[in-house]
Amino acid sequence: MSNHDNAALDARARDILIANDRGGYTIPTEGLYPYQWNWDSAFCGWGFSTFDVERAWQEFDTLFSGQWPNGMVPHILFRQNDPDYFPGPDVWGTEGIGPIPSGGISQPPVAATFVRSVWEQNKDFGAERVAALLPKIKAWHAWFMKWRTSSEGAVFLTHPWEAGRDNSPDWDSSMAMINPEGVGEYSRRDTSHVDPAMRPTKDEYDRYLWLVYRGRERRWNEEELSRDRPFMVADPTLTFILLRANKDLSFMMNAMGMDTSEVDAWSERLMKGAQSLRNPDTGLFNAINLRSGEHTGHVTSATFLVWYAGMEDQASLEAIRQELANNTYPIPSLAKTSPLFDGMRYWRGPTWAIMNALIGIGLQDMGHQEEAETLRIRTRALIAEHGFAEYFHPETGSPAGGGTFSWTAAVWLAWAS
Ligand code: 9WN
Repeated sequence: MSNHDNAALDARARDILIANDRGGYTIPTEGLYPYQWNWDSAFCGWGFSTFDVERAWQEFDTLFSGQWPNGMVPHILFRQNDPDYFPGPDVWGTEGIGPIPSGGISQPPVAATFVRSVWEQNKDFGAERVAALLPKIKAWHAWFMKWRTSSEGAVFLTHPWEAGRDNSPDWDSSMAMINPEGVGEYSRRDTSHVDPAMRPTKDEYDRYLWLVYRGRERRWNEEELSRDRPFMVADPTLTFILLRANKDLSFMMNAMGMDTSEVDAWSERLMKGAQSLRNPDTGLFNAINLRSGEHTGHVTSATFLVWYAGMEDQASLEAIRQELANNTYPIPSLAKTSPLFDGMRYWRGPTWAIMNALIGIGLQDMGHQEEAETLRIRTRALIAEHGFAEYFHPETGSPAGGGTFSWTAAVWLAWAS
């Protein structure tokens, strides 16, 4: 048992969500991320549901109010222009395409799963809200199926920001294939908010921007962009998360008496796609550089989302037990045994509460109580001792990145505490 003052931490977590509320939508953290981000927002809805269900539904509604006519729900909604963040709406150049200026790419579709969880807390109260959201969620999943699935059925990203794991080593070989010529001068804002040693490098930012400029030139038209994609990586984050979300969508549609055959066929296809991510050398799930066909071979926190997708896997179970034995803190974003491990640099080592929550939910659902509970208790201790940071050093627990972070507060309220 821990001696943390749970009531005080609960209150602190609620205060963070309330302080980051900008009127119906929540920003991840003041300064560093001043807009509504896609998967952050879905986590916030889940967090709000622990003390204000109406506000939770509002969060989902505002997220989907940015949906594009082609079904895509953007990774950022720019409801105003804020000089604190780069690249802002003028750089993305999406004006007039969707209802709100936004990014031109998406993010991991966790929303359906959290919508289901909030709806299940009070089905009467949520019935109408869910009924209005289901067609929008379905259109978004359809967009992923149409524009982001490999021939084998795995979900791929077209920009490192699309998987929400910006500088993961999973993208290194694909990033190296890009020559960011002509990207010119620009001023980053992230490194004025946090220590540059915690952030992606300039080489990576050059490529992030080069990909954005390319999308903007093609007016973010998927048909045109799909003709020759310079960056295309099949990814366990997106594949496992969409598979889970799609099953949750089917569950809700079925409860509302809707026909689920199309959505169920997507799940079948995604299940096959997920299997294609298994690395024949390591036996574990990892990303594939679709331009070269190579498995990346990295063991990341996304590797362990397999149970979250409702899949059982013995090799992964042995590997996560090993990871738990190698660490005292929650699962790091890159295994410490990797030569590329960097405990402070964003998605190249630090541990993230959100990823551990998803892994823990999956383990729990698939009957691996002991591992699920270990992760929950470790995440809880980490936050209790080191605060509601964006992410943490996986060996020392030091808080890193932005402070008073919304999704860390949400994970505390809805899962860890
Ligand atoms: C780009 C907001 C987002 C998260 C991502 C995280 C980071 C943005 C950035 O912050 O990405 O989308 O500028 O670094 O990697 O997962 O949604 O918290």
